[in-house]
Amino acid sequence: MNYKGVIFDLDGVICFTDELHYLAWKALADRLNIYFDREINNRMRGVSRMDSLDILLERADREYSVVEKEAFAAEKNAIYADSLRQMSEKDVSDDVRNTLKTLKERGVRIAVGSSSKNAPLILERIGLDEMFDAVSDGNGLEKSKPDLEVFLKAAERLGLSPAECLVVEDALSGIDAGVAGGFATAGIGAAASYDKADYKLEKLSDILSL
Ligand code: B16
Ligand code: MG
Repeated sequence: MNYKGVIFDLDGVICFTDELHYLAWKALADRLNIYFDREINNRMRGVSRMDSLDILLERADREYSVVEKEAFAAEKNAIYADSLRQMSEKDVSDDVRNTLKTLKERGVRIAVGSSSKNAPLILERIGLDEMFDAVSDGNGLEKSKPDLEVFLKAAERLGLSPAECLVVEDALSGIDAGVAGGFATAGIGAAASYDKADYKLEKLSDILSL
């Protein structure tokens, strides 16, 4: 590992809450009678809650006020947060667990860089709340991915410069954020074929040889 630190995205990299996001947005879209599918949901990867709602409302046949939109976002989050209660340590794969453990043994500092305001709850549910040296999440962020803020804060909290860190992401917006911040980037899942990523991963443990 040629990097002193690794910053991991949460949803889609460490665990797979993306299906739960999909189901919660789908429930809201159905109630509002707006067409929604997994392809549209894919565009919401790494994107903040309110920006995700704007993507969902692109297909609405009327405009909604800020107050209405805030109520919709709260409605979706209530469904999503409720579904997070079914998550447990079993939702972390052996590959993810072994990768984090190996990095720690090698003295590499590790952080979470997530757009999600639910990140602390998710980390607690999956039993990784004590694992990371730093967490930078959607709480208190001014700008969401593809802005570099979330990863800059993570690097700062690790006490490292962007050039010393690798960002691992499943979202195109997350790779863009990493590139904008001057980080090396590795794409996995939906971002594995993204040409802006420096490395393409089949599985998380592939980073151990970078
Ligand atoms: P919340 P990540 C992101 O997490 C999700 O990929 C994205 O779908 C979601 O809209 C965003 O968090 C905000 O989540 O509503 O829980 O604050 O991939 O950056 O870990
Ligand atoms: Mg993600």
